[in-house]
Amino acid sequence: MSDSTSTSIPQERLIVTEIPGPRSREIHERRRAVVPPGVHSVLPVYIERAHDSIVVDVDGNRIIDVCGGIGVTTIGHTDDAVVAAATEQLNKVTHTLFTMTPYEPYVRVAEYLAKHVPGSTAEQPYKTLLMNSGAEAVENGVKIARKHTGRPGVAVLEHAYHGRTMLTSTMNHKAAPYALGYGPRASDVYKAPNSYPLHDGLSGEEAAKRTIAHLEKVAGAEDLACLVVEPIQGEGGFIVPADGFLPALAAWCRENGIVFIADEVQAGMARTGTVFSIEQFGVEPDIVLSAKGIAGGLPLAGITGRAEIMDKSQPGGLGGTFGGNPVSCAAAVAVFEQIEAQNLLAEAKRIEETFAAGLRKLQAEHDCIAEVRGMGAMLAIELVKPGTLEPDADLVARVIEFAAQRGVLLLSSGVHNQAIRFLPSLKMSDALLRDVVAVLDEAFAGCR
Ligand code: PLZ
Repeated sequence: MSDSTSTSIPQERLIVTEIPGPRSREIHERRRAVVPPGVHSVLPVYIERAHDSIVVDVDGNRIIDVCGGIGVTTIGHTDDAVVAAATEQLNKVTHTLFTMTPYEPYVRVAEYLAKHVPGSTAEQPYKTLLMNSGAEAVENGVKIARKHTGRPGVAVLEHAYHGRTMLTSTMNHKAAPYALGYGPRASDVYKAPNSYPLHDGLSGEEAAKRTIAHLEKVAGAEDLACLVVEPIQGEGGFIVPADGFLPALAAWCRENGIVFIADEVQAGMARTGTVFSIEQFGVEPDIVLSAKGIAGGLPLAGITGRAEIMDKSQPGGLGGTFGGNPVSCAAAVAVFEQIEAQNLLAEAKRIEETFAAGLRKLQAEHDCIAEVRGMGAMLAIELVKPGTLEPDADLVARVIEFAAQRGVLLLSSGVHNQAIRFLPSLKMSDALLRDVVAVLDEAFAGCR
């Protein structure tokens, strides 16, 4: 490999200018003239290339990426096998439109997803529709559930995030910035309390009882087409529900003919140590939604559901010009193969062991860290005013800024921006993970 390929990027941080550097600032000025401010960038450092866990900006700074484009480059940036598969497909055919003249990679993606959904058996097969983005996956999951049930209602949980389309922006917990001013909002969306063990202190059973009672009161079970839940809430702050919460909701859905939809857009695709995170909660969902990490950085989303539900839609009722693009599908097949070849489920567990241990050590030393939570390579810390459970969004922002200046890319989360979330690639080495913990340690010492 020549030094100009992304694979030659050393897996170490290196800061050679201030952040953002002069070249990034120059591009940013040009961008401000032609891109509206509604499209915001958390860190306006312009990236030129990337490999595994390092992104390199236009000023030559090497930054440890603990965000992965919000959980997309789960397999690492420019994974060799993914790049090779996508390049090969690019040279064969880039588009026909699956609903005009189909191609095999789409079918291979559907076969893989069907095989890995918990609950899928020969007697109960699952089928898949492919789209482009997480929000489209959610939209289509709701569409399919409505068609199946003949009911209008969509139930979601507080602290949820499902996208930025008209329907999904209504489904999100936060009006600002997602729905504010873009109304009228979608009808028949009902929000119910989630399980947030740090704050509600409820067992899974108690929290589920509260959620169900709320939905029965405000929506009525017989009017609900589906309940859409993130098994671990992503934008909401990596909230892991109390044991038993999700199984109780799934059982209630089954009893009432409500389609249980697991939005695995952020938590899925090997990130938590299983292909789908819902597996770890012992729930067999009716529909699973995937996107983000599924194609190693190329746009692709899957709606995988029980055949009897998926088969209700009439021919032509589902699809879209780019849904299941052949290059994205070829990349996804390579991701699936690499999950096995590189033992990435075990790597997720390794990351949890190394990184969570480091974060817990920080928690013991810094009383502003109320909790370390998450699973696999989906971990977060919640920051509070010491001695209280009051969110400290200012501290979150200061720590993230401090880390960025030292070459560590972090991201906040939570409806009060109370948490810092970590979405490392499954290939991030223990050495890099320890380096991130060391920078955080410095940040907490320096930001108080
Ligand atoms: N469902 C659970 O996490 C996307 C949003 C990034 P799209 N989350 C990251 C941003 O600022 O837009 C997400 C998610 C869950 C759905 C979505 C939506 O996925 O691919 O962004 O449409």
